[in-house]
Amino acid sequence: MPKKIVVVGMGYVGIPVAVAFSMAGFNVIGINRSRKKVDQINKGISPIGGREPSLAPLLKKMVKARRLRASQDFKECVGAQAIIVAVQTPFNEEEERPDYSSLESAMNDIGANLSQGTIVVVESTISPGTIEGVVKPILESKSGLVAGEGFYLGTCPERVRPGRLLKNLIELDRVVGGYGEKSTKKMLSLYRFIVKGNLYGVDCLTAEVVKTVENAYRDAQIAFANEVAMICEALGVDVYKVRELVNKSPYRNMHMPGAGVGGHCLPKDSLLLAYSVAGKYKPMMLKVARDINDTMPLHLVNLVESSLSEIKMPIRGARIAILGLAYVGNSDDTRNTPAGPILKELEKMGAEVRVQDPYVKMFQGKKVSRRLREVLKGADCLVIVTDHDSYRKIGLKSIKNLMRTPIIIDGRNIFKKERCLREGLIYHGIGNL
Ligand code: SAJ
Repeated sequence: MPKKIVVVGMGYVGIPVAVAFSMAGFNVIGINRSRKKVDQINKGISPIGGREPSLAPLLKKMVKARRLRASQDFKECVGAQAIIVAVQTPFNEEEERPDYSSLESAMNDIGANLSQGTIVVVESTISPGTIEGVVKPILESKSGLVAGEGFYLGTCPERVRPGRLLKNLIELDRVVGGYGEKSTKKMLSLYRFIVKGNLYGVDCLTAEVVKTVENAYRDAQIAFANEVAMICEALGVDVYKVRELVNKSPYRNMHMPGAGVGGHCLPKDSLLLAYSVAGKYKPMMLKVARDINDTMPLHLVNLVESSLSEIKMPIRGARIAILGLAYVGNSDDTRNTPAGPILKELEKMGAEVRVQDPYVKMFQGKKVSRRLREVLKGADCLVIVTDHDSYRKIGLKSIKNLMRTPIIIDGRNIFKKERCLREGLIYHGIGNL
């Protein structure tokens, strides 16, 4: 009888994990609070949109083979070999602390159904010290078992990325942070079933720090690129040319400037890291990087406003076509997308905004058009917010013919400026005015 694994939280992390463990021969039950999502999965339908190679067909295959099913019932945790927790762990910026409501609720339900010898692994990104200070106490008090002895506990931070959810999970190296040696050993043997990359066994605090640091590091790298873009705008230099040549220098890896930093990782992980040392040390660079990245969406709006005023057109009543709502190219994920503040600001300024995205179906309660021509027709300004590959194929001539005023504001370096100017378009890109 294949051993049972329970995955709590069937989202961008939980679903690939559930598919991977069921493919490895385990009997997997995915627990989710949403009845709709449970029904979808049990019909063999993946709730994740965007381009996720092989995920949907594999989920369907595993459900059909009865190796994967979804449920709302935490009693499924009883007798599991392992319980993988992949619930959301957002950061409450107003209260300046993590919002662990989903994590705590899951731990209460798991604790009440925890069996002797089960391994509980948190894949969600958590502030360093959370396993010790939040997860362990709840599980121990609800189950009456002792962490590291009666049950095993740790964190194996996810390294998924929309567009490569299953690939990253299987191929990338992983840090496995156990609560005590026995937990680490148990987790290493568990993850060897699904991870082809290297596994690095450490204590859980180190694992929590590694995860938040790796994303804080990327956030700072992007902030550096955005700061250089602002300098290049002030100097009238093309930041992408600068970046290309800077990266010819050894050990340089300047990232891409852009319309902002979205997603469920980067915007919050440096805040989770800083939170872990509140009262002991006040990080400076993490905060500055966050502030720089958070100014980029509004900078894009400023470029829209200034490009319209160059042709004596007020932004009030101007028809703006926003291309891209997802936070990252070729995905339908809109969590913390820069498109949010951009839309809000443009509408506050009285612009008439229409949005298009090839993958996002609904956004802020509104249906999203897929039809590019419909959104571009009669527009005064086209704004690229997301680097979907499909945008690289748009014909410049058709843009010019469709739009009322041919202005392109490029937030993701999708178009070549020289080509746009040759076609008689007005072009301003972030870092490349
Ligand atoms: N972005 C830039 N410039 C860049 C890179 C990204 O502006 O040079 C923006 C993107 O447009 C997006 C945001 O930053 O709005 C985040 O992009 P991302 O490529 O970092 O995508 P994420 O957030 O899905 O990042 C995840 C992270 N993985 C995990 O947290 C498990 C990140 O650590 C990985 O480096 C990234 O995937 C990846 O490339 O795999």
